[in-house]
Amino acid sequence: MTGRSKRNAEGAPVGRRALLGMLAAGAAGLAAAPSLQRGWESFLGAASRKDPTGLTGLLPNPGGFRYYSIVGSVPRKDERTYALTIGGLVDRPRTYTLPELRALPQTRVLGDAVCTDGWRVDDTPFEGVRLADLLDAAGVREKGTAVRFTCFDGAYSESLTLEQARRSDVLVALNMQDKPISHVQGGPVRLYVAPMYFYKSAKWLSGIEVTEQVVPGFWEERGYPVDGWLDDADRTDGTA
Ligand SMILES: Nc1nc2c(c(=O)[nH]1)N[C@H]1C(S)=C(S)[C@@H](COP(=O)(O)O)O[C@H]1N2
Ligand SMILES: [Mo]
Repeated sequence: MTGRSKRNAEGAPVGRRALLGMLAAGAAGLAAAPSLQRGWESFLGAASRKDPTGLTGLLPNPGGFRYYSIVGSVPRKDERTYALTIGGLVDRPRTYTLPELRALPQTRVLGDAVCTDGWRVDDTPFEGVRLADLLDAAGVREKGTAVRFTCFDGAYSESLTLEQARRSDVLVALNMQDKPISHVQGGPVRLYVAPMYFYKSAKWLSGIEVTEQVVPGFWEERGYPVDGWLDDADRTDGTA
């Protein structure tokens, strides 16, 4: 544990047993967990249990993707009702509608969707607005060093450092596989963080907040790394 005290203070890595126990308890908060740093393989066996809604195996499995949601039902948002708010440590907080997001320059990123549960869908095209563009438009204040993402499912959250958030392969995605992102896949707008594990790609994105420090997201509070790099990606941080 030495050398990891900072991570442990913010979001202790949890052993598999503790993780499963937490999930069995219905995703209740985890007060004290054994701080064992383990490899990803410790999570692989949790595949069927990582979805407390139990819907993963029941829903259609579009093109190899599996459905994940930490809540049982998620409201639907469309052209009329969807809104994305950018705030926190910025000079120009604002809210974007879906047509407004569509009107901004769109970037296409071809990447892999890799879940820590052991499934992956390679070469998936995502399209949308670069997060960097939205951050630039908002004007990040000097004190801002990280970004927190919230979702209209009312429960999931994610985080990135500002440096990660500014990468050109990090999108506020509107399209996936050349179609508008479906509700099941986190539409109408989800985050896509190409160089990291798919848990970083928050579905049903509704809030982007620039913060003074990294605020660990839902899974990160339960032991997942904030830096969810896919293999090799960490060596290209900031350059892709
Ligand atoms: N809002 C929200 N976003 C989420 C999740 C979630 O449960 N809720 N699960 C994450 C995980 S662990 C994965 S693997 C992917 C799954 O995306 P999919 O349901 O489109 O396959 O979404 C990520 N984003
Ligand atoms: Mo995942």
